[in-house]
Amino acid sequence: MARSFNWLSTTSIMLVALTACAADELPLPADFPNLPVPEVPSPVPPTSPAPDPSPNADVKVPVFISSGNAKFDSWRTKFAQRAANAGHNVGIVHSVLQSVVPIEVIKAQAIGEDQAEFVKPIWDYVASATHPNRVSFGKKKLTETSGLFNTIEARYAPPREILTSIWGMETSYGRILGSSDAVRQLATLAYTGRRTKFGENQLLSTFKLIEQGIVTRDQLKKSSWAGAFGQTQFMPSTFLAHGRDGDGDGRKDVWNSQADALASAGNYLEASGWKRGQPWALEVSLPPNVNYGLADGTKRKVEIWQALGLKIEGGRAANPNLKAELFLPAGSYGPAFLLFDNFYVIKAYNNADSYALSVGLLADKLAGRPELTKAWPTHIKMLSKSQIKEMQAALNSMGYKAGPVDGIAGRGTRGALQSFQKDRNLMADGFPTTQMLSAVKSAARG
Ligand SMILES: [Ca+2]
Repeated sequence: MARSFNWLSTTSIMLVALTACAADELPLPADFPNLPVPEVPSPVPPTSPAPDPSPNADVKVPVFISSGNAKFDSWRTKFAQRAANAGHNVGIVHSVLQSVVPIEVIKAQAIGEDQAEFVKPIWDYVASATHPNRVSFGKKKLTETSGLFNTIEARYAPPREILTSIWGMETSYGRILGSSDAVRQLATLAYTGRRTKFGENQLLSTFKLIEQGIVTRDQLKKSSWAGAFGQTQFMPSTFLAHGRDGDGDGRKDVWNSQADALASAGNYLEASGWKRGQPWALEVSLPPNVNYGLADGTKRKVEIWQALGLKIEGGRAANPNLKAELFLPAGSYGPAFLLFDNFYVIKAYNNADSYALSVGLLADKLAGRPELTKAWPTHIKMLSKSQIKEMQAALNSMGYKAGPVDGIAGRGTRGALQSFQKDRNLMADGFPTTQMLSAVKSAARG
């Protein structure tokens, strides 16, 4: 497969947490100390004399009270020194990191370790995303903010229903901003070695955001458990690069200003390549005896898909020269879509197909477009994670590249299954069912 991202990436777990509301926060360790947080951005003097490990004698060294976690303390001292050497304000580096106590349990790991858990089907994501309450509240917000959206659409390429959908998906239209400390989340990612570079780079961006007076340390404590913040949920580096002042008051406040949050989201999606006036996806019906193997990530012009017998549903139309991928999120059992470039732009927000599909379908409902013509196969029982692992191992043992045996049926696994199906003249929809698990295991045993 050309792409190796997971069907349910780590970031889609963030989606789960967000859609499950703020109750789904990471637990605090029982011994979470109530350390004072120094004022920002006033410099904070070292709390005790310490040797200067800096190779640059001109740079002051932030010195910290122990968090009680020696490994974390060691990482923090070295990272703070590097940040200081790189020119960051020592007082700010100190004040940002001083009161941080790392998280003991990373939720994503806890989820991944539950092998009995069944893979959440795509239709559950979509049903949650497009819940009638979210649709009706979104339509209300669209009406309330129509003037703002006129301004935003004049300036940025994405349409209002897409921005509103992301706003609804990320924070329930600004109502659930989270109560996690972004710094704590990012520092935990960094010190454990799980995603050190990512966590450190995001922390360096938080230093810049505070140095430039764009955010405060306290605002960062109103973040999601994954470290994203504001009504449209930006990671620090994304906000640093793409944040905008939508209401013209001279500040970029994505916590309190709808205009700032939505203009920033519009700017970010435009920078990620949003093509004005083009669809994100269109539902298509498939001809009898269609070759499901065409849904393998290959992009073809709309007119070629139409010549192959696909019919665009819902009274919609597309430029025949636009290129699209045929996407079967529920294999041969559910609706089929042509995905256009804008679909992948939504994934800049969250690199999970389930997320982008949910955002797009919610946006379609907000825009009042027709319902899908083909129902989701809600009667199908999904494989468990351990069963997906069995399938992945069996496919790998036969030379089909299913990728890591991780229990996640991403595009790699689906592509490998599809190749297996093609080689055996089976219906090649790449959808992992219990029948396909039996077929793959049987073949692997020879
Ligand atoms: Ca503003």
